[in-house]
Amino acid sequence: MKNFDTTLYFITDSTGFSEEEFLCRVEQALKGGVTLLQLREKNKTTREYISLAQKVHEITKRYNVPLIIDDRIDVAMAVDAEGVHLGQSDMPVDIARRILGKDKIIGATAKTVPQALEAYKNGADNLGVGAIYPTTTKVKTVITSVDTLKEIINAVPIPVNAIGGLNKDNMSVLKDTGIAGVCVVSAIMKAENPQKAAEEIKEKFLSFK
Ligand code: TZP
Ligand code: MG
Repeated sequence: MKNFDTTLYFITDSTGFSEEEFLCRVEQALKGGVTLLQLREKNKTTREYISLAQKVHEITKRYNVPLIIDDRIDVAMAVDAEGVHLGQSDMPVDIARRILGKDKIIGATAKTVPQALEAYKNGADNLGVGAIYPTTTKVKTVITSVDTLKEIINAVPIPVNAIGGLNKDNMSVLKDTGIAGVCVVSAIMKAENPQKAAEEIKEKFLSFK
């Protein structure tokens, strides 16, 4: 049964952390109320990605939070993750849906209304839209305006999440957009206290959602 809540969608980045420190931060974030967790690794071998995903999945299961794997259907299948997130250069959503079946969560990146409609029609369950603000997290991205974000939200019936440079102090730009949730990497990953950061971001988001 597909059951997920994108309110506080935490995307990880293990860069610069020991595995122990990384897993500790992941757990702290979950304690702070993360509702969906995406493991996002760009520089690991397949074997390393699977190994880390297995460890992260052990933790997310204890908190009843679905684990989403960035980019890689094979890694998601290898660890029986709850879903995948696919960018515009990754496997097309309809093919991923055919491979993964109807019960897995498939998210897609969309920066325009046509991309959003295509992903929805091909079976995406949720969309990530951004970058709303410039980001220092390693990513090839361009800014998506809040107007485009609103157009996308109005164009599709699935949950849309905003991403890119968001933190508790600049999120109110999402007010009155109809956004389902907020995606953050560094605001939690690099926080002095990831649990507190997650709690504060969630509280702020829910205060205006
Ligand atoms: N896609 C668009 S912006 C981004 C991704 C993966 C990174 C967001 O990271 P941060 O640290 O929350 O700005
Ligand atoms: Mg990707």
